[in-house]
Amino acid sequence: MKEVGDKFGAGELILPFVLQSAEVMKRAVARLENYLDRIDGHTKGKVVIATVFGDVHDIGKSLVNTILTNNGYTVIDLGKQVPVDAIIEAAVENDADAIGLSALLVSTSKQMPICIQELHQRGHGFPVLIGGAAINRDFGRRTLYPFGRESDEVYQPGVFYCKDAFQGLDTMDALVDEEARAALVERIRGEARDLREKPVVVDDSPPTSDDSVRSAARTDNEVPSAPFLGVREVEVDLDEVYPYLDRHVLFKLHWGGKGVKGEAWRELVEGNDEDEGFAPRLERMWREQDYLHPRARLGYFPANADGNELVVFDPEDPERELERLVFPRQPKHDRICLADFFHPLDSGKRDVVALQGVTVGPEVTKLIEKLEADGEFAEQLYVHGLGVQSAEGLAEWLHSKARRDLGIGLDQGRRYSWGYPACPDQSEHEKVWRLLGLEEIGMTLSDGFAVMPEQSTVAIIAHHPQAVYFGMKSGFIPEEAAPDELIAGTDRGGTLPPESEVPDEGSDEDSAAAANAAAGPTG
Ligand code: B12
Repeated sequence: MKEVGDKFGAGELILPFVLQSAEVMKRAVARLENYLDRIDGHTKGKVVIATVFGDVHDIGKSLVNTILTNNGYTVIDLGKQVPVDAIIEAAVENDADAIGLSALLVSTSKQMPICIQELHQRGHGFPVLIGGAAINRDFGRRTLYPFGRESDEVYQPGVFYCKDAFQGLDTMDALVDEEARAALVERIRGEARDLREKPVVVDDSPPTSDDSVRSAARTDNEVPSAPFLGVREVEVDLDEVYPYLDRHVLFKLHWGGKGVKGEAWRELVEGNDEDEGFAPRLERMWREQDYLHPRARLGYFPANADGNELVVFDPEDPERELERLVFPRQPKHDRICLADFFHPLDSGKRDVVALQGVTVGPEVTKLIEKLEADGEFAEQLYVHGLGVQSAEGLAEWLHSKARRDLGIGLDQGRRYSWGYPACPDQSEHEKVWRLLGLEEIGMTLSDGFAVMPEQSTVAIIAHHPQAVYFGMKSGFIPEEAAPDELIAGTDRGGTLPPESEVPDEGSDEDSAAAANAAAGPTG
């Protein structure tokens, strides 16, 4: 496994093959154990790992479990959405050598410093490994100080940021070796000190709640007419979703093909006599699967911007406010706020907002957990990838339907999900639930505002031609329309069925779809 890890690190081996090695390792060990005397309690070290409270992005932590377990560590995996107290209790109970925390959202990453502060105050000695997409090395270095800038106290056992599972393994290998551990802790402290000593740039920007200035997003754009006002469940034909699966992200990020180039990439995608390629694998899995149960709800509401808020009105009584969705505004830059992509309240012109919620159901998550428990790690990775891309693809498919419904270009406007920089506050999900009634399709919210079932997404659609993705420190209002990147009908996705297969005139929704499809992407 060490050689496998080194080859992965050097980019010579891709993740599914690493996981296949882990499968072989697990089975070989199970077989050998029949013939060897078991020395109870022998392990390289014990690690308690968890995905933090409020977060359901779990595959990263599961990979860490697989890699550590197959390299001789005992891993106590507490699962996802785990509160700090439960993590600390498990570490004490199991006399752990370290704790591993995973978080993929900016909001849930805040659980990490909370955990460190708690461990520090209770005087525990567990080193803590942290990882996930929303954090980086500097986050780890800052987290070493449990009281932030208020005190120079450091968390003595150390906080170690790991960019991937193999860095987690290297860190654990160092932590269980006295000498290597001392050197590692020393190095981390030095790096944290250096970062702390860097001059602090005083930020005199207004808070993101400041709405004294509006961006220059146009207000003379046309308001499209929605095919209906209110909320409906949308029937999903999975085959229609297929072209909306983003193969680029699936093959590179989820199935681990990132970094593979040229002929090797072609072979990985198309396959050869021995190995099934990613493309035929996807087709086969799609054909054979019975665990994706898609459901979707789509709502159109009259709406207007009021400063940093989007006022959503009652479709039955357009003077009655139902909810106010609150968004942050860029402190500098173009001062963009998502609300700016809707006509202002005082314009006297009612705009329309589309909201959507989609899920592929809970069964795929259960299957992923079962595959992990059975040691089918590579298949677990493939099913997870297909599950998440189906959820994303379903959201993209529904967005495309909304664009057709509204009669706008297929690349006009943007879809934003809560948790992303333009709408970071996931507690706003509660308002969306009240508006869309997502319980009707089995979608609920956890205490930490995470969406259940896990393979689900929720979004707000702004049809404005200048709508773009932006962060609080990045992104500008384009002068002209900003076409969105499309998946279906491009190399990333699949071929759309010919236009003749678009439903003929029937319901209001269908006729809008047909008319808009005929108008083409820029229609
Ligand atoms: C797949 C995915 C989904 C899927 C699946 C979610 C799931 N249940 O797993 C779907 C499509 C359903 C989804 C939904 C959502 N998602 Co999402 N999702 C992702 C995506 C694209 C990839 C995550 C992933 O699987 N990565 C692959 C794994 C293997 O990598 P990893 O987790 O990072 O783990 C590796 C390392 O980080 C490290 N590591 C991680 N943890 C640890 C711990 C230790 C101890 C160690 C040593 C190492 C380590 O090692 C791992 C393996 O090498 C990310 C973007 C990204 N690039 O990460 C967004 C992302 C995490 N999602 C995001 C959001 C906002 C959401 C939603 C909340 C949006 C919404 N409101 O609908 C939803 C809701 C989810 C829910 N149910 O509540 C945002 C978070 C934004 C932020 N910064 O706060 C991201 C970053 C997308 C973005 N560009 O903004 N999502």
